[in-house]
Amino acid sequence: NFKGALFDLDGVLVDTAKYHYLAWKRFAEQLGFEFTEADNERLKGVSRTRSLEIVLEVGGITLTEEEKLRLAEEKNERYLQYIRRMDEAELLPGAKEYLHKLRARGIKIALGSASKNAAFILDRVGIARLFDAIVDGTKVSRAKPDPEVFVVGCKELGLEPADCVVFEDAEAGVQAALAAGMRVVGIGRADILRAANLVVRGLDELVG
Ligand code: G16
Ligand code: MG
Repeated sequence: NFKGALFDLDGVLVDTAKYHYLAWKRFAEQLGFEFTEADNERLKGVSRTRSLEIVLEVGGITLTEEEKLRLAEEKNERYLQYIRRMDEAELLPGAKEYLHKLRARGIKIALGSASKNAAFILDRVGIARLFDAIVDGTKVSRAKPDPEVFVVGCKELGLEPADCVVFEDAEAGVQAALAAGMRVVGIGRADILRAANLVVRGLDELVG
């Protein structure tokens, strides 16, 4: 009983968190501190600029705005080296099948991601054409839990929030969806995504 589906990218359709992690880890090494996988959890769903601030906070490092801009650019270059090599095999289980299932039911599909590289990634993994709208970090500036990305996505689909369901792996994303007045399916752990209307381990649970 929904007309539109809005998908987060990292953690829902693909696992780009591992590449963000590798890039930030190298970045931290160059500045002389260690950045762990546990630290990386704090970066999920967070914008590039905010991620940089968190990483610098972990290392106890203060930089000028100019230095920050340069380093964020460097980190992105390293991240791009990983995502340029992505292909369809990197789609998470059930992702492509579930998108096809929704389309077959006439449901409109949008992306709601914080990433400025989202369109490129969708293209690399071969699912760009399955989306009716792509709302990403190049279009919106307010980060989740602000509802902006989903509100814009829903508008681009020509639908009302009450007719949309959001698929999210991050707590901030779940909060953003609820604040937008949408229902939300949490992807991941039920103990973390308690606020979601339903939680599944992955989209493969919804195919079939
Ligand atoms: C993703 C990741 C974040 C990343 C952000 C921005 O968000 O989860 O860790 O910092 O994109 O990425 P970029 O540096 O490519 O602009 P999402 O919203 O897709 O889960
Ligand atoms: Mg995510």
